[in-house]
Amino acid sequence: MSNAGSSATRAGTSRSGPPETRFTALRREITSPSLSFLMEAHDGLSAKIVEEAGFRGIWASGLTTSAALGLRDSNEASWTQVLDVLEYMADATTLPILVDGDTGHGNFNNVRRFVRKLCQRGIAGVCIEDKLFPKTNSFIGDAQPLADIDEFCGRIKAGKDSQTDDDFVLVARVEALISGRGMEEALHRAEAYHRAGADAILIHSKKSDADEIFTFAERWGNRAPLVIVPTMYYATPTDLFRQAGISTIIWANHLLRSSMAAMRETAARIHEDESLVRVEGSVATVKDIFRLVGNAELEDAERRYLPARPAAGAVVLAASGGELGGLTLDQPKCMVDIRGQSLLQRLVGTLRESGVRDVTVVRGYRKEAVSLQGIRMLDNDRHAETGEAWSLACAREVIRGETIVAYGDVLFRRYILHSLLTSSADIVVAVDTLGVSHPHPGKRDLVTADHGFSGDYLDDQPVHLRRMASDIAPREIAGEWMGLARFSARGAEWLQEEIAAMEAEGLLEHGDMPLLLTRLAAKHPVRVKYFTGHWLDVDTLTDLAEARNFT
Ligand code: SPV
Ligand code: MG
Repeated sequence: MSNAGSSATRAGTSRSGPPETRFTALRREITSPSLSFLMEAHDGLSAKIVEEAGFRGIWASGLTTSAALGLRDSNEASWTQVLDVLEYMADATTLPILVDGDTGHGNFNNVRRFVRKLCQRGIAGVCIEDKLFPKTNSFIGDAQPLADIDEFCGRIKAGKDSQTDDDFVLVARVEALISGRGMEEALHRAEAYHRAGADAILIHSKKSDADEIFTFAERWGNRAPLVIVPTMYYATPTDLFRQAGISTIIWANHLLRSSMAAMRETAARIHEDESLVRVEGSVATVKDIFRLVGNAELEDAERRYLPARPAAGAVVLAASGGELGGLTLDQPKCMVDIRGQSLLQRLVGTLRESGVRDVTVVRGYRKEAVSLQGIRMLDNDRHAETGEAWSLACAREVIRGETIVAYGDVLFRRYILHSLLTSSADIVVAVDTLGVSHPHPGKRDLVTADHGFSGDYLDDQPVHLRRMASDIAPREIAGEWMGLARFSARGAEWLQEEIAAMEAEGLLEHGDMPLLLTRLAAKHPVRVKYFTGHWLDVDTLTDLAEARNFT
């Protein structure tokens, strides 16, 4: 992974002075007189959770790393596969990691290579146990064979001679108590390993009480730091270990075990219910995943490194009066209130939420009543005798670059706009296919296209506008234009050209948007995007009532 090298030397826990490396941080934890704790992790995500909980070091357990890969704790994962997992863990956190190196993956020579690779990847320490390759988990069976003491000391020396950072920690794990060889053998081995250069001794026990650990600690007398794994004697109060002078406690497998319990329960519920309803409240949110893996940092980086895409602008056509009785006596339709916000305010809100900030409104009827902060206003003072094409032409100066054109009396869900904004077409119009079979008699923005809406999820062939008008034959109607179109920078140039052409032909004054779009479709591809509802326009009082329910 790209940043593994730098993570080797990046600060772990920073006190005052120069930043501390992870190697130094682990050495400090292991050698400090106070009791330290290492928490198990088995992948990048669990490593992050350990760090988030406040631990100062990670135990990369052999048992749980294997199990998370679906393997047994019997060296079934190769040492390079273990190294790959460690790299994800190191990249995911700043904490020092003590890796369970099992028996060292072979003889002294394998230990040498393993330790060199660990140092390269910023893994702060390794624990090797005095058993034979391939290893067996300590809690399986009795009287597992132990390594020859001198041979194991050779593995320790080889490891220490191969470390490339002075603070790399090698912990020698004594399995004599686990194998039933007794206290004297355990002490004898610990002494030999200490002399061979081990930085700490892990004394392991599988008894349900900690008596043999306390006896060992007393007789050991702090010759080197002692590390313990109280998986089986979990009920012993931690303070007793503190009093016994233990250096470090490893909580060896509890994140994997807790996640197994949670995953089982969730899987069983979903299987039984064929629904997510009962589990939704008890599982981590998707947002939490984004947070934990650092999506916010990626967004920052995108701002720093990606070329900024010029933001789209919008022209909102809001010059006409509307026929909403008393509601449109003193104000145009776009200013009618929909639950505390004007139609225009809602429309502009949707545009802004989608990153379209440069909004121009072409007003006309009762223009003094049209106001909205941060919006450019242009006027069509001939609104009473002109059509939409003329209103749009009033905004010619702002039609450059990517441009949205919208009627001022429409509301639509944000995904519809998003879909137009992400289209690769130069001109794309949003068309509603609902109500196609019985079009409203007053509708004028009816669409005929080269393909109707198939309703097939997998049908993604592009559809193109043929004509937009009020007089489309019923069987030809593919849908109704929602009053929302997007033009790419090139599409905006074509739009300017078409406005100029209509002007030259004397059609601009009375032309409407359907005519303009139909003319464009005759010269350029005008893409149709089908939707099924999720929008409305406000032509009548009934529409208005619906709009008030829409938000
Ligand atoms: C591990 O976590 O893989 C260990 C500790 O080696 S134990 O399972 O207790 O042996
Ligand atoms: Mg292990």
